[in-house]
Amino acid sequence: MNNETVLQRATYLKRAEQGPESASPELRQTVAEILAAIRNNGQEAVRVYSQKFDSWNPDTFRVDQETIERATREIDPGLRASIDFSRAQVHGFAMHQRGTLRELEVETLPGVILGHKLVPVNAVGCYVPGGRYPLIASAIMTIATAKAAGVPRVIACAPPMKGGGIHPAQLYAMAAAGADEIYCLGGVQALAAMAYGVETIKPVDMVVGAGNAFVAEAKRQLFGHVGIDLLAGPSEVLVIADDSAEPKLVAADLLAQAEHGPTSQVILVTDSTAFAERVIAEVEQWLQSDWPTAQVAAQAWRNRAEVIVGADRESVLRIADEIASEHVEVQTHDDNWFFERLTNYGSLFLGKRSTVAYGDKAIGTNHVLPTDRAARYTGGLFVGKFLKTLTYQRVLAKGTETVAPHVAAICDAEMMEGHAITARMRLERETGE
Ligand code: HSO
Ligand code: ZN
Repeated sequence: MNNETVLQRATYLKRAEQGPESASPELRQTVAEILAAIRNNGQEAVRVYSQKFDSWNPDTFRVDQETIERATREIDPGLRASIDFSRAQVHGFAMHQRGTLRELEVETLPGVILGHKLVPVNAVGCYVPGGRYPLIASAIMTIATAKAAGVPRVIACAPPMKGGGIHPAQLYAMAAAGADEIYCLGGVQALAAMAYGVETIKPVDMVVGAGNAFVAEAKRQLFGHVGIDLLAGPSEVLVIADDSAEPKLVAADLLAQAEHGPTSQVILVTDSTAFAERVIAEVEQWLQSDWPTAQVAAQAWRNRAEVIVGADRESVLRIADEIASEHVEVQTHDDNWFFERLTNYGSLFLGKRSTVAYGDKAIGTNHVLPTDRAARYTGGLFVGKFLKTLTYQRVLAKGTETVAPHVAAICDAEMMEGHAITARMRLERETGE
């Protein structure tokens, strides 16, 4: 019985009315045009697009120290303390993860010394999205993590709010997280300016961070010219719950995810039909009464929500692994059973005390996570993504005697005669033959 069969055989109490979005050919074309214009015409093209999309064309896009200090004074001290808390948790956990990554040097054969070094990327550009919500924590997730990796130059872009300038709390978070240069620039033009470089921004080696469909497409097209973290699509949650969970708490977690936007994917998987019905009732009641972002959440609930009932917990496990959601919550009578067996998720929230918003904002794990089933092959952004594992080799006389004949034999068979010469010359120098 494969996973597909489990999903097909599951009972759907609710199905999504829409599938996932994919970038349209028009969107791809638009992004390609903007990238090409900025690559060819630099700063001038950046100005044109910033004016066109954000009505924003200041003398300089760079945010100066005075503006950062003003934002720091302007925001509520309580909020500032919370941003500092988040930064400390995210940076702290990243440093613990950094500690698990080791350099290596080993003598694999007598006289053959192999190793790897961990070298940070030299310059990283972080995109901090605005859009529907000014995402404060997103600044911390990318910038503080790159800094924890030891990236010497971390620059960051965020779009202007209506009326101009970066949202003050977002700006404070960018500075507190350790950005070396901050620019008020949005969307595709920001990604292009960082990746290609323009008169006033030196190019970076890697661009990271979430954004809308245009930002994701820009990263896809820029990949290769620069490195990227991952391609983040609309945010997703999958809650695994049984009848030991609290329906209202589960409903809240589903609706919180739905508030991201009309295309956010929201899934409940359970082995209890009665429990699923209670959760649906709670969601609907909330949407009709006082869920504060009901306008958006109701659209996501209609478009992209599914409620799936598996026959037993094995089926629930297989369904969840097949879907490979960005965030998976487990609220069951035996959360550890799932913890030990789940293999596909961006980040896992164990137990009813643990909710996605914690990871989104401040608990310390990263919220830049794989969407659209990418959790089948990658985890999310973490300190290791900013570190290159660079191998090296050193060879002593004894090593030459062991390795060179095998290398030469393979070269001969491949008819790469030049390569064979380089190996045999080494051997001659040791053996005098
Ligand atoms: N859920 C988003 C991150 C986020 N949510 C930030 C709220 N704030 C992607 O993991
Ligand atoms: Zn979220």
